[in-house]
Amino acid sequence: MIAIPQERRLVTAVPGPKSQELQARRTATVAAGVSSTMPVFAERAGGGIVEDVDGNRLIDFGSGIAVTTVGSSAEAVVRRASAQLADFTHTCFMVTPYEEYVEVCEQLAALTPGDHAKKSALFNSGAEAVENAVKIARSYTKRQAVVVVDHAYHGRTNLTMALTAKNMPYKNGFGPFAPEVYRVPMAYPYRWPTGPENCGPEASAQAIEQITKQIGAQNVAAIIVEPLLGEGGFIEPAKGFLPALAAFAKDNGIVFVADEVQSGFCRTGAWFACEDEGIVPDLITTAKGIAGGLPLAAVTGRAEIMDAAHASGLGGTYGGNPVACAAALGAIETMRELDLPAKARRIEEVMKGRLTAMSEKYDVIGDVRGRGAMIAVELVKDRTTKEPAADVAGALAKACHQAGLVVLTCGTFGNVLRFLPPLVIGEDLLAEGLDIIEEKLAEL
Ligand code: PLZ
Repeated sequence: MIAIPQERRLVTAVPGPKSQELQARRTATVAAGVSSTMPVFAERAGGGIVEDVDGNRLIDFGSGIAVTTVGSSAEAVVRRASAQLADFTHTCFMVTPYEEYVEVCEQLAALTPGDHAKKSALFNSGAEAVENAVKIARSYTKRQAVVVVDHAYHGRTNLTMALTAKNMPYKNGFGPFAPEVYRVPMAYPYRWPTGPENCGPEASAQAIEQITKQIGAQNVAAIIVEPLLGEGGFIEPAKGFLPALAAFAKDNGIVFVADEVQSGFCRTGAWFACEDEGIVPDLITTAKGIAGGLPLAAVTGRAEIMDAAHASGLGGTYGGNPVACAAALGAIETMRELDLPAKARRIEEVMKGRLTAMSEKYDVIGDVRGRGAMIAVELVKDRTTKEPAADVAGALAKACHQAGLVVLTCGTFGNVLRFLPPLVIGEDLLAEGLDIIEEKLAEL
């Protein structure tokens, strides 16, 4: 049962007067470096709706950046987190542990790919999970180099800034960055010079050649890759790329890390995106969708690798907070009960059908791609040159916002409009959101 009526409703302009008032207070007191996609302040949210302080109900195609997969007020999340909140808020797992943390690790062992013995460690954010995956891989391999791909996003902390590809807005002026990070080509089918059909084999050959010739495989602790790239533009690596890198890692004693912070937990129509090509990563990083909106992240992987770090080598005051763990157990229960991987596949079918039809009418859509409820359109000025149309993406997003639809952009070139609805969104809202996109596309 979702408390908020599941319907779009506009009672003021967006943003309305109350949002504008809050925006003025915010500008006076919140650091300018922290920005928001829309200047609209939320009052409550649930299912596929975000209600703002002026009473407008917006259709949610963003899920708080792929977080509220089960909705922003899922019954099991609220119930379990509230009960835990009343029991105790914190003891610190490193001081006096509690069952919920262990139970989340048991769930992660059961749900992540592979039937080998697995262990997990819990943290607060995606970036923290990725940093810890690097620490663990370095401890295990006694090597230092870390390999990442073009267009990658792994976070905003110092080490993860180095792992992230894009300068603006993530890195500009924030260096120096952590050393021993190396970037190799990414199999980006839409922009591969010799065409998408050659992309997988050529990109993996180039990546492996660079690792071998420029770093030396024997120096590499980890290869980290998002099985479906998020911030970089919802890029699905061309088939064969991930299996080739995973096999190369295995042959050379390199820890293969799948960063599933954005793509994990049912988002792409499977529990984890790497299942698509049957990849079994050595380590997998998760966050976002894992806990229905509470801050929780994890590194999960082969027990012998996870156990490599010395006692007390991993941790943090809040990592695996009990309320966040209880929320995660509620989120996972909801994903199982509602079969959310199947819901994601249905969202893909509806979205791709509609967006493909739009791409036949509007040349500005150069590519429709993604899996499950992680779908995007890449906008271009010209289909032959593929010159990125970031201005159109920005204008389209803004027009959608004003019409009461939350959408986000992404991509190295800023020209990708991405759709990440909560998996519990109703089909009527899904269709209405797509109608708005089509209407605004026609107006532009
Ligand atoms: N790895 C694959 O997508 C977070 C970033 C939004 P944190 N992506 C959204 C922004 O502009 O800060 C992300 C991700 C992947 C790691 C992260 C980092 O996760 O929880 O934001 O630290």
